[in-house]
Amino acid sequence: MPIPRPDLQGDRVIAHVDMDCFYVQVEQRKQPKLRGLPTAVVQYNDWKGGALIAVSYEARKFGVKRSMRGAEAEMVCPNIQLVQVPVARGKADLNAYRSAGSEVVSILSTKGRCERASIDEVYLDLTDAAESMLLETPPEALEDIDEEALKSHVLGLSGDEDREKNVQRWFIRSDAIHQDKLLACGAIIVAHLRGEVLKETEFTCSAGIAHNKMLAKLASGMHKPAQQTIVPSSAVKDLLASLPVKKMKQLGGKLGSSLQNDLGVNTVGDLLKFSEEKLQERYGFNTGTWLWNIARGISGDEVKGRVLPKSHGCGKTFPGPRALKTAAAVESWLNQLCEELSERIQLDMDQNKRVAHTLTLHARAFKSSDVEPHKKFPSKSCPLRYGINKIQEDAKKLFDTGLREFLGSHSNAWRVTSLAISAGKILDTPRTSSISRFFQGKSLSSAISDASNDDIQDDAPSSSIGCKENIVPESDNDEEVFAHGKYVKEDDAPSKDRKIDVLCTQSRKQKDKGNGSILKFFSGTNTSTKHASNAPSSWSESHKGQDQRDHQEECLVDGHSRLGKISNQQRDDSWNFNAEDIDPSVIDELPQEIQREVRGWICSSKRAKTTKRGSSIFHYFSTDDNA
Ligand code: TTP
Repeated sequence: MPIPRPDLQGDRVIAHVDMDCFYVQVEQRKQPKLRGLPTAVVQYNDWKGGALIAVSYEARKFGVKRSMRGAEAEMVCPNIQLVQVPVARGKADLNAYRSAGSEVVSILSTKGRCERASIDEVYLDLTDAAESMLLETPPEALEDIDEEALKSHVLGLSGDEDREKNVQRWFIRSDAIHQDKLLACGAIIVAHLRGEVLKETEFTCSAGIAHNKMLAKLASGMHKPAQQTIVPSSAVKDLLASLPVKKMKQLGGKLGSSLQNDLGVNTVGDLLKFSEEKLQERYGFNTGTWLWNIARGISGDEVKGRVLPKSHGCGKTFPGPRALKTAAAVESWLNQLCEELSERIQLDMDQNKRVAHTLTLHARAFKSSDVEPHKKFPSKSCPLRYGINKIQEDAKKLFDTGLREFLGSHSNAWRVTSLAISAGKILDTPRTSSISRFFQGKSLSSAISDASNDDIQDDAPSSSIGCKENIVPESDNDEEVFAHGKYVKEDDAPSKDRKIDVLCTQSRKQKDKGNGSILKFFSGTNTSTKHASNAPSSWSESHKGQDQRDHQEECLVDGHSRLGKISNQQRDDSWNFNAEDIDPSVIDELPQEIQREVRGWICSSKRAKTTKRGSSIFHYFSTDDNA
């Protein structure tokens, strides 16, 4: 359910940048002879020429649509150039599109906080850049306004004739309200960034510039390709008055249908007729307030400042006669998906120092008899172990568990029509120092646990599987039909998993507060080390997974309880060291936030001439019992 976030920062400048027919552009860059020709990218598939997933603007003029198959497209546009998505392991390989998206992000992220929302979409918070520009070089003082900026569409600006002149006047009005002046600066910055993207990558993109994400997103698609649209506050009412509810993010599904059918609300503006209380009464407190806000163009969602995907996923659909019927067929496909997933999380770890913690399997299946026809294949999760074989093994267990539950007491024949596997709960690892890396390494290898049945958890409902809107929402996902990677989302109500995450993070955040924060720090990244040194067998095959889950549960039950335990351990093990033994460069290797504290300890220790049994940080944290 949506969460209302009133916009407390009214003067923000937010841009939503969306690449134009992205996969087509990537293919055209590879084969420049395709430029300017009606072109479409088709999903690997030999049935009726495959499914179109991206269509160039030249082809759209002939009526070619994404919903068509290659053969249909050829009927309406005989000259269409159909390019196959690259294939690896029998399925679409989206790596070329992912890295093309990253090229764009690296350019766009130079002017402000940047949130990668999907494989080809980015939000930018340009407030600071726009404010600086307004102070230093306000548009009214500019001799020339960027030509691309002058081509902007300013909503609410009347008259098609002399549009550019009107736009120019709008840009340089000295009597404009502050908010509009900021938007004008934002639009000049975005026009410049789009120019840079074109120069550096050869890709065109379109953008919306507004005071919040919701309006910027609505605007970016209004004039495509290679154009930008500005939404001044004065234009919001008219924009929403005619906007069909279903066009609004989060209103495409049941909520939108209920608004239409139950309240007769067809456009977002129609919502203005209802009081906040009435909407709350009908849809609950949060959703009611959220609806009331969006009717007025209010949304306080922040640009998250994240350019990396929140999860990685890959999947494959098996429609009609291709449905998988045997465990061996499922295993073979799962193995291929897991291979790809393993490569991607490994690359993420190598490049970005991030570790994925949860493996989730989603599937869509049906039974040959129509007993419980609506029963869905349950999604299942377990702690993620790095390594292809381990991921394959765990994915298989997740599938078997899901299948048992799906079949229940009926031992029907079954068919699987889609499989997807994802790696989630991706957390940064401290990258400041080799000591951190050392402990992180320990943590990683220790964290490898078996997905015993105890570890397998139900995941979010699997209804999204194969659904174009959100197969494993907001992640870097790759699926046979909907291969559209979504990168970030925190707008939805927190999931059970996210709660664990949040609390763990909170407890880690407290590492720099109070006594013993170094212990907390290492316990945050290296809980297992403690387990290992206290009870070397505790990570044995049968209990590894349980151990990790316990760790999570501690976090979940009480964000402080784990810290409490550590304090006890601290009392037991007391950190004894000989200050003279400690090489000062070792301290430099510690994360910044604990360096000062450790230095403080060392100084006070020297002052007290403490020479206790034990040795250095290394020895204390060593997993070796004899150290
Ligand atoms: P979109 O941004 O939805 O569309 P687009 O970039 O092709 O075209 P537009 O100019 O209208 O924005 O999707 C980005 C890419 O994601 C698209 O080029 C191909 C891929 N994609 C799929 O693979 N399957 C899908 O169902 C959709 C919607 C997109």
